[in-house]
Amino acid sequence: MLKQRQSPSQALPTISKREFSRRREELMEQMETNSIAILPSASAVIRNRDAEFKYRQDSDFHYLTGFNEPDSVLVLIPGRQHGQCLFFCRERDPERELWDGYRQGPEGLCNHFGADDAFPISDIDDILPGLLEGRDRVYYSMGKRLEFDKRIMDWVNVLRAKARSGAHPPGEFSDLDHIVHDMRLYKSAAELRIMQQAASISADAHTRAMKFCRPGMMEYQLEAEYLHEFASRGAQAAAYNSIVGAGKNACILHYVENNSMIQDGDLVLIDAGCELNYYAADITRTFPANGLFSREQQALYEVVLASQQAALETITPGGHWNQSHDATVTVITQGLLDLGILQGELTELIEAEAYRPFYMHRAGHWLGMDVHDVGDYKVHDQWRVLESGMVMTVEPGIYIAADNQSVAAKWRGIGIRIEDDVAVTATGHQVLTDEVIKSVDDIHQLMRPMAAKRGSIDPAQVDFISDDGHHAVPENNPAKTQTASNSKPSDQAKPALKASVKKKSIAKKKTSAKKKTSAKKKISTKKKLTTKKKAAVKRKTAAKKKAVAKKTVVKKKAAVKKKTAVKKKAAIKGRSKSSVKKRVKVKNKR
Ligand SMILES: [Mn+2]
Repeated sequence: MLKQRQSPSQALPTISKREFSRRREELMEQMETNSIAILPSASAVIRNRDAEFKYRQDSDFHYLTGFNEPDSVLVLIPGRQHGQCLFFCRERDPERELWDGYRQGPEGLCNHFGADDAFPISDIDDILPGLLEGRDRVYYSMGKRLEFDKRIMDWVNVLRAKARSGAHPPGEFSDLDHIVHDMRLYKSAAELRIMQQAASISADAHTRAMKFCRPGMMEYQLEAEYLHEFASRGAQAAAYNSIVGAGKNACILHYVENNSMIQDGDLVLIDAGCELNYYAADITRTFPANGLFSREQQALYEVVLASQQAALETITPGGHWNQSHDATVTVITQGLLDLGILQGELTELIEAEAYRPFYMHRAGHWLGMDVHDVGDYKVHDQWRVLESGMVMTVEPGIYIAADNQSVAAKWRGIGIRIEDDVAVTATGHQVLTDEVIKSVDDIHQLMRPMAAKRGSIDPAQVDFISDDGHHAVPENNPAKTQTASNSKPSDQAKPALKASVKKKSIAKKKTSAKKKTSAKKKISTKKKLTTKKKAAVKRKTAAKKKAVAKKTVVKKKAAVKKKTAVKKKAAIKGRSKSSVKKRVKVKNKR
């Protein structure tokens, strides 16, 4: 249901007018009697001098209205006879609209956005105190917009000043965020359709980057490939500043300068996702600039990938928020132990958080209209129990700082993160971003044809890296074969192999030349491999890998399970959506 790919010519999924109105009704149902909710829009923000940042509506405001103009205020008064849903907005103004674009005006809000009544924003000081008058409670999120906070207090003070003449100022304030953010945590079918589409566009952008990447490029040039894919597919923006970090830049978690040259032998870490109709995708992939992982890069990559797989397996309704993080910690710590980067005993290392110099962030976050989406991670000091409709990222990583003297030099400066977006379903989970590859084999397969065509890979290095013979011989690209066997230096940067690799490769080159002539003959027969056979081979290797991953995971899981079982029991007991809501109410009552 979630997985419908759409061509750009088809309409992109949206939220219906009815769903926006349903959200307002749901919010009003949760408000106390005789109360009022006030929610201002985002303000336009100056970038420099006369130029503004591209306007982006506040997520809560958009969630409840679908209305994306600045200088607007939503007012909800449940049970009010003369209309419950009121708006303040900019008036129509032909001259201003000539400069700044179309405005809906109060009439447009009544006609198209479900307003019971709407007023010019310039009249708000005259009208709002009257709407506050006689209400017991105001739902408003204090502390986010200081200027608007002050106006709220001014309006309340107008009433307080008139108290002697019988005015009834509201006596209580409640946090509006608390209700709205809990609603936003549970995604509707329509929201999931948009998120799937945002995920698909972002996945394709990552595939595009892998195809375009080559040593010698600038990081921002690779970023441009993402922005191209986002914009040309109808996404309005990148959901956050794209991180394109080559080599040791990958170890800077929020690296957004993206202005270094991508070197041969670098891994490139890219954390990028689009925003489509106010919903974010958030994907990270890490791949070798030249299309081939080095031994060390691959070894660390496989650990991160296995930890992500272990985390994904924990995501199911009834499980709790922190299980996926615990799973990544266990697999990563074990992996660092296996590689000799950590020494000691697994449980002790986990207890001491020995992994933290290499894995210093959480395994994920809620995802939705905001990339780090709203919603509590704990309820009453217990990790949140997962329920259908929640969407989260799973993004373990290993980062070995270039100046970390405590590990062998060969590991330093390698940064890896793998991130996917996952929706909790009624029976388990669905990975929204599985259209972009992440296994080492798949990355080699996708990138090698391009890399070989560009001549940026030394054929001897190919032999050096692959030990299963699978990648030693190009299978399905005659152009690639030619480049490889001719060893023709192209005008693209030919890699300067490191001395140690060079020595090995000279010896190997001789034997590999022989191999290649026989391999060439084999190609014609190999080519005839039916797609069926190829698929079978792929399945086999995938199954093999899974089994290996599972084996290690199972061991580790047992330990984690023990620890979490007690916590889980407590958490599962009576933590449904409705009980959360009740708690919200209880909290608000205080
Ligand atoms: Mn993320």
